[in-house]
Amino acid sequence: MLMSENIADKLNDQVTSELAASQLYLQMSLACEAMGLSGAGAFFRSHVAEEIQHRDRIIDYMIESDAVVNLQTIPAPEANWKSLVDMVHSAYDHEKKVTDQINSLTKAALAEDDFSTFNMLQWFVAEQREEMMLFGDVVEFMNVAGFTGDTGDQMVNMDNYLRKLSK
Ligand code: OFO
Repeated sequence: MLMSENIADKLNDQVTSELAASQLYLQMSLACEAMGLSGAGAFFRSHVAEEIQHRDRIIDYMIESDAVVNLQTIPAPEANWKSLVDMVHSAYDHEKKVTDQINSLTKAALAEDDFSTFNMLQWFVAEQREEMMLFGDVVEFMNVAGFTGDTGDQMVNMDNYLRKLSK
């Protein structure tokens, strides 16, 4: 195996985390659809496939490195958001958590002089920066628009804004 057990275990955990993220965004998308917000639903749905690509990127790297991938239980996603505002904040917080995970994985690879894994993780470092910027922009837009999550014109604006971001 071209990596330590420690790094393989951490990558395995990240595989679980990426799949859990896809489930979370699918649940968010379904919650939006249930509220009649098809734009917001499309936005979160587009993230489902993205997270699965992240999972596969790590799995492919592990296969190429002769590391064993052990799939783990995926915890059920949270599903009790009070409003779209609450959901967007929750997505932003989730991406902060994933950024911390990627950073600590990157630190661990460097601490072991595992430059190959360190190099592979650079893609994720850049991706998390993009995710933080994207969700940060959505939070900012909500704040600037004074969006409260109540139904009405603002809700329609927010739904349209998220629909555009999903493309
Ligand atoms: Fe995999 O980046 Fe979002 O969670």
